[in-house]
Amino acid sequence: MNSQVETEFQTQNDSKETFLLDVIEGLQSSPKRLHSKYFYDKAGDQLFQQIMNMPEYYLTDCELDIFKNKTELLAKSILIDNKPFDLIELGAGDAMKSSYLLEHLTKKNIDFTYMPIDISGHILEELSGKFSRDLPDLEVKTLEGDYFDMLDKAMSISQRRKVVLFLGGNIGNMDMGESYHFCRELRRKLNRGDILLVGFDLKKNPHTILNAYNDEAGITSSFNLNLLIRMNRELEADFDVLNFQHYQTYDPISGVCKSYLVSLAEQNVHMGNQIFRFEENELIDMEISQKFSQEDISKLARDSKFHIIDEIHDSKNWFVDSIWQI
Ligand code: AVJ
Repeated sequence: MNSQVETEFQTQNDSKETFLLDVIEGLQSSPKRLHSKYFYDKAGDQLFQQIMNMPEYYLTDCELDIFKNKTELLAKSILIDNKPFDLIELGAGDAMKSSYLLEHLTKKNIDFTYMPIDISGHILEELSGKFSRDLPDLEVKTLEGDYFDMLDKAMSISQRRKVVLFLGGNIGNMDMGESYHFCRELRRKLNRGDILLVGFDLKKNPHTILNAYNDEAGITSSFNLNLLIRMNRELEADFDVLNFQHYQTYDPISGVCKSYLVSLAEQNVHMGNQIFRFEENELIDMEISQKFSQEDISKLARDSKFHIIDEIHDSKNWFVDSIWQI
């Protein structure tokens, strides 16, 4: 049997226009900033794969430990009745972790549709191919675009109960205020009984955290610089990547882990008919990877009006998949 794979997507022009407007707004701000969601073009996807394979980057291994070795527990906590449901994954990527759960549910003949949402069409294509080979009985509907637009689409194409996965510590790419608004917005779009499963990277020895984002080989540095290369190619910018340097910080009190690019010279960067001026040592704020305490997580759930129904940790207690219900 062939898997049923369908795709919904935003038009290329739409996403390119949004990219341009976001970049202009970010580079006109003080301090200058770029959004890390744009890291993931084809080269960025590959660099992130390399990051996940680095010895220092523990997040993926920890959550994989949960999905591989605690699959039954995960399945139990999301299967609250026998009714068919939609399993939506925000920022599915290669679905390496979730595929353990998908396989488990498929083998048990549970009636559900897997709806991966990702900004990268390239990655969704690979995902469809992988599932039609490896899990041909799985019903897949890929959704290409921003999380909330695609969640709206998912809500409009099916009335079934929703289970939303937000894995990998992706919530860390928002600051505390943004994650609160994000969870409130999810809460508003979902219905009573729906479930949200969020992966949080926990506060731990600060060296462990800093090392994960400040690797010797410089892959994280290339990951940041790649966004400049992407802007050169897609937005006709003329960044000289040799004139920018990656700088990483972690503050163990607030749990804020951040990457910056430092301008190594006074320089002008052109993009279309715009000129952006950089002072020597001026920063571009690139990415936040927020770390959480158990208290931070409980407060976030409470403030955004979800109930925590289960929490599943990896064997090191470095990461938690927290399962929330409305
Ligand atoms: C994909 C957002 C979970 O913040 O840990 C990895 C991205 N950035 N190394 C993270 C990332 C630098 C990653 N997330």
